[in-house]
Amino acid sequence: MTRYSALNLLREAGRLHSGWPEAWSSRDPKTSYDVIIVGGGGHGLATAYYLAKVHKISRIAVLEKGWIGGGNTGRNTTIIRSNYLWDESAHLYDFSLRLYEGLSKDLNFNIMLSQRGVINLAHTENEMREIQRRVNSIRLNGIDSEILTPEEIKHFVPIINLSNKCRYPILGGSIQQRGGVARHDAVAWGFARAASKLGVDIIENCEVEGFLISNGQVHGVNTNRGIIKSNKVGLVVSGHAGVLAERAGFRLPIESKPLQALVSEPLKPFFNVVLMSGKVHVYLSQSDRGELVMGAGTDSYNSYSQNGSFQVIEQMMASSIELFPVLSRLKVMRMWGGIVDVCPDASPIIGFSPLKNLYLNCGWGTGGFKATPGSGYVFAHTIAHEEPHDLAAPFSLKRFSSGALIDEHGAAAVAH
Ligand code: FAD
Ligand code: PYC
Repeated sequence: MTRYSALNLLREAGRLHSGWPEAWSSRDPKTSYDVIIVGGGGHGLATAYYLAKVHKISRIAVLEKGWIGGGNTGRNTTIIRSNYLWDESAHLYDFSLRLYEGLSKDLNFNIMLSQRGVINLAHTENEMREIQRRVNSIRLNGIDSEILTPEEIKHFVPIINLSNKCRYPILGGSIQQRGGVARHDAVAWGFARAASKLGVDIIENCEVEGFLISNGQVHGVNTNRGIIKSNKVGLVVSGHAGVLAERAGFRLPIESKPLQALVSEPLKPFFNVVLMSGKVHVYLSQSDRGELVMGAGTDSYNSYSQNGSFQVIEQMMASSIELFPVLSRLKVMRMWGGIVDVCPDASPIIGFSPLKNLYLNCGWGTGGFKATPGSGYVFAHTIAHEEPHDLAAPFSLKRFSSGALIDEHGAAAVAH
């Protein structure tokens, strides 16, 4: 330790964790703004940041009913990747991954990006063929993706069970080396701090209860802290998109379901990739603290509960032991759930709503963390120019009447 850092440490210890400067300033709402973003998750904060940074809009508020990042942003399993099947999604998610690659520098905040690789396992001939098809399609879009043999998988994950005597032997898989994880809270905090520095008002404990609407146009929102006017309102509320749409008088093709995850007790580092198995039905990674982070599918019913059901946990533990028999005595430390907003084609909605001045960013379902910077960037463009960004245009609400759906059900590798 240098003398300088030892002095710093002593000084910090001396002030007993008091006197920290605010990372973003908490404000009381003003009576009006140029743009209001409803929802202080990663996507809402990123939208506000790019509205201020790229489009130089100065009077912006983010209204969050709870605390910043307390929704799905702070509840996800932090996997980022861009190995999507269809061109539209591949372009959007890879744009986001490229923004992630420069995000710590851009925000001047360490988001702990770790591009350790994301592996998808195949356990049947059919799955192997599907993986080959996906790898070809992903590579045609200029995105990195490779086929792996079982032995190559073992190289990445030495304790994996390669026996052919188990229920679903491993026949091979794929890897996206640029995929990995990033610290989810840091993404929210980094965007909040950077947006706040650019003058964005971040207003926590401010719930939007309704909309000011006349002649098919939105002019502001009704909140638990009073009326706030604006001629541009972006809805970025994830699992509550259907609730807010109902308050605005229309319906969305979205179902809200619980998705849960858990962490184990900490272990010494033993595998340094993200591993996903659709067939055995679990995905795992190891956190910097040594915990195994695990998840599986959504609960099969609609709900606004942030818990989820016991049988999903039981199934994901059984699946993990099938892949890693040595984990059979591992203890679960905690579990949690989030409410995800799932569209019929498992792709998001970004763009105009049926009401003028009200813009939608929702339907990211189980896979929106990886899209956070890209989503914010293209949504900010859409709001600022009143015209969809090229990457966002295919994801309009209109696709549910035109039929131009973007079916990405297979992209998550676990049944979502
Ligand atoms: P949120 O972070 O949920 O933000 C929406 C905010 O809106 C919330 O903070 C909420 O409080 C606020 N809000 C709601 N109603 C109101 C209102 N009336 N007024 C004001 N504010 C309101 N994605 C991945 O890419 N990789 C993963 O590994 C991954 N794992 C996941 C694991 C789990 C268990 C869960 C639940 C999700 C996972 N996801 C993953 C999905 C990802 O977390 C979400 O798609 C993404 O975080 C959505 O971000 P957001 O900013 O849109 O939503
Ligand atoms: O989109 O990669 C993903 C994901 C993993 C777990 C939940 N979503």
